[in-house]
Amino acid sequence: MNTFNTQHLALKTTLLSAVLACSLADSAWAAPAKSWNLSRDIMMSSSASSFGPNNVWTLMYTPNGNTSPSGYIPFNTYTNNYSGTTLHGWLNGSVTPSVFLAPSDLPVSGGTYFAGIAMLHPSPTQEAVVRWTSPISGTIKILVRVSDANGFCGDGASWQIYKNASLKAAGAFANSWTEGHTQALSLKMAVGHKLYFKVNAKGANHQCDSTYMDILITNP
Ligand SMILES: [Ca+2]
Repeated sequence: MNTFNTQHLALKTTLLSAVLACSLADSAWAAPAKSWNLSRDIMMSSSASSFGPNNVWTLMYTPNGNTSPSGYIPFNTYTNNYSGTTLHGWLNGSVTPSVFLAPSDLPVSGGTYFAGIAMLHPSPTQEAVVRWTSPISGTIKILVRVSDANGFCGDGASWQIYKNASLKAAGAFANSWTEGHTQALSLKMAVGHKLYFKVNAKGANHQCDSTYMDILITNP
């Protein structure tokens, strides 16, 4: 190889190294924020009760009288004909407790189940639960809109948000088509830490307790 070609090759190698180093630095610098969105992930999921990237989301319920998260049970049944409609439902043999989803707007008595937002429905004695298992270590920000999805009947519902066994936020609403609450939280998590978003019948009347739980979690 003559001197010119040797120098040319050396220059190309140097330039290629510089470009690679630069692009690696750029990609690290421009790493996208991590975010998890229950509505997006449940619309993209199939029939499993655990879904989303790293299966971060699990749809569950509390056994009778069991308030310990270690005793919560993932739903084992899926139907795309929940309650004889176009709703997709996750349940455990009974109609409630359940988590369900309208893939498209569905008229119901007195109103509409709006498409794309997970709804939680307790039984009189069992809560519906959405669990998020942290795949990361660090501080997360949580924004949750919890609201009554069915104002046709009943006495409203109550809700709670736990980090592991620790209560972080709670509230309740009367029966309504418009009652709701937006909750923001900032929590430090380790890999494997869990969040629980729960809906309770409040007073054991679970009629029309369908409750939207619209959750966005981000890091940072
Ligand atoms: Ca109720």
